[in-house]
Amino acid sequence: MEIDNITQLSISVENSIRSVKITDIHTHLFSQYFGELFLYGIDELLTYHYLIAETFRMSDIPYEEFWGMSKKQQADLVWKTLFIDNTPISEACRSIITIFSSLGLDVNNKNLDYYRSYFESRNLKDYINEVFDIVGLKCVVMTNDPFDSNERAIWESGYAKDIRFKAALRVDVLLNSWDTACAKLSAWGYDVHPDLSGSTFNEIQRFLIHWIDTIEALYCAVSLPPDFAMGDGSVRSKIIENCIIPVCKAKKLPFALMIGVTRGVNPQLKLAGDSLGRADIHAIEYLCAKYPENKFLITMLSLENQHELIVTTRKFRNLMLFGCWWFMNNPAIIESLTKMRLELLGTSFIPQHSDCRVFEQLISKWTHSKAVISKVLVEEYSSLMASGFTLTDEQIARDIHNLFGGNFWRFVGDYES
Ligand code: FIX
Ligand code: ZN
Repeated sequence: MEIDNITQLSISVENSIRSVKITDIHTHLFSQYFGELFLYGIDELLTYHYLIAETFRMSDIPYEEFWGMSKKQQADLVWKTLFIDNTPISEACRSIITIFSSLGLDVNNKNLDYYRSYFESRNLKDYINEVFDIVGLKCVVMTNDPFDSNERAIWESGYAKDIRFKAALRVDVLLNSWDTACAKLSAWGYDVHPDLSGSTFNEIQRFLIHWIDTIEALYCAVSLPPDFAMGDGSVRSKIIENCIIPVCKAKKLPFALMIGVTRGVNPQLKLAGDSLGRADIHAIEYLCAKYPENKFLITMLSLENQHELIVTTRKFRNLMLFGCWWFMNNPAIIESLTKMRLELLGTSFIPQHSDCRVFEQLISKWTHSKAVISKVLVEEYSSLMASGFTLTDEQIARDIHNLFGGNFWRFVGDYES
């Protein structure tokens, strides 16, 4: 139906965003069949590393004392520090309130046990279905690391599949800690050598193919530091060019590059201690130009990289920009990035992924992102209408379908989804 005015436009965008089925292309979630790796409930939510970092800023507790506490005690401290003694105004804190509200809980109850008993009372299967419905999720992509012994054991001991949880092969250990990877590969029977000599590249390829097939990976992925470079003679760049690139090409899988993380800037914070830095975009140009038959998914962590990344994306059809990663995932930044991306790329990108670690974060991360993306779309469409262009509900639904999943499935080569 044709849209006549701004009110109709807002309603049309909101309706499409409410009904679209989302593919969440990067998360750290696991299905319930991964046992303890499936994280959910209030204590996991409150001990999310984003909230731990904020707690240490507002509490004087010594680091060692905090890490010596049980998860429940840590959650109690986070709750008291961020939600009782201070106002939960940060994005990570507000997310908890959004989750309570979406699940129909009283967001003003200060007693943590009230929330604990709610989560404990839920039947897991029904609960998972309900959260998928609230968010409008089609599926999520996990982060699957074959070097992680807990996860590896589950894949190897026969595993029940929930088709809503897709796999992605994460190769951080291989590319960022070659000494560790080499020792493990060797112990698993691969003929690899620390100096990359002999059959090392062939054996790494064999390892990659085995795991791509085992987990049915949709793509391979790595997170990289700000000084990531190609053609610099580093072990990492050699493994990328001699193993990852040929395997991804043969298996027709994208290689996802997540660039700009500096791990352990404050080791006392453990997982919460990672930070960021500006990276050099030339490594991406190098890969996309040299390997036009390979596909690359890309996201970057530093705000300073975002404009040049959009421009680089314009230049290469084998490059797909995705998400507002981690420190970019808050409303003010999502708004400006989405606007810039729409103006420079049209709808040919993937505006968001959730990066969830705890199941219910799907609710908050997507609720907040949908609201911002909806606002930006209305603004951009209304500029088009102001020039006399006629828009229809069908066009808007098509665009929103592409942004929230269609572009990803087309890029990975699955036209049916
Ligand atoms: O490397 C990654 O995939 C990052 O997203 C995570 O390691 C990070 O800890 C995170 O949870 C960000 O949201
Ligand atoms: Zn992540």
